[in-house]
Amino acid sequence: MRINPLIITVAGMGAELTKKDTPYLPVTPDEIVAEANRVFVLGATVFHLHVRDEEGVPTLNLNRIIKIITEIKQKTDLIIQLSTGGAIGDTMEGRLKTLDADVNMGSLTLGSVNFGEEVFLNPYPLIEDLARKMLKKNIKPELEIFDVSMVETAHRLIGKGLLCPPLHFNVILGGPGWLPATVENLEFILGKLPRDSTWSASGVGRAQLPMIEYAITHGGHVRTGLEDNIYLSKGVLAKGNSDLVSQALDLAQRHGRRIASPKEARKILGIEAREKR
Ligand code: KMH
Ligand code: ZN
Repeated sequence: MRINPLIITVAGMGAELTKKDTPYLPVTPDEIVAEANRVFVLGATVFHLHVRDEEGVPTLNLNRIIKIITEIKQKTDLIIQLSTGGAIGDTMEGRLKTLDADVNMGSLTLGSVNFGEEVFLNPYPLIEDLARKMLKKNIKPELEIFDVSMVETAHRLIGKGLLCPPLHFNVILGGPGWLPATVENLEFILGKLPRDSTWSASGVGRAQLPMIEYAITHGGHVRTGLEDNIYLSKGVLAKGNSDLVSQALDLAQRHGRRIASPKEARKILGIEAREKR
């Protein structure tokens, strides 16, 4: 059996963390672009992007988004996956507007979920609006699954013609108030995905490593990065996203999984085909 090459997605900064959580978090536009370049050189092929201003504050300002995307594209061949989740409290209109930027991929969370003390709000009408805009603009959605019920929303969107298979999912488990990051839960979700889907797994905090190891050994792809986990090992902060990417690379090598080139990653995700349409 030919084993498919591994796509490494880096969620490098998120919108909720600050330098107080870890001094190694890239927060300014220059830091984010430099970090994108570092992980690209190591072998990451997808960059899950949240944009921040010069002070490191998350922003949905379209000009800032376009500027940072342009700079990352100039330096790397990364597939830029723009977050449509934004930060807790961002407006629905603002999140929808981010898709006016020129990107090939965007995250699309398929339901609301408790997020520690907060709620990450994704009402169904917003999900439809985001899916419709992605379809119209030929932006490949990464379908974010925090809980099993979110897969049912994917089936509902397929039924309405708002998602075009083959789909790509990221199952992220283990956050506060989410489905716990167990193999049993991950396999239960994977069993419900449409048959020809591609998927990656990710876990929050100490769940990151076991979730990505499962994906590496079961034909999935991985999402790693400081957005989900700031530690390299117990009590040891990762000194940047490169440490976490290197950890994923080590695991891949140990399990005999080759890393996808940017061209292969585009092919696996169907992004080349979309560009040509
Ligand atoms: N910042 C979280 C509330 C995404 O990027 O698509 C949402 C989030 C998900 O990070
Ligand atoms: Zn995110």
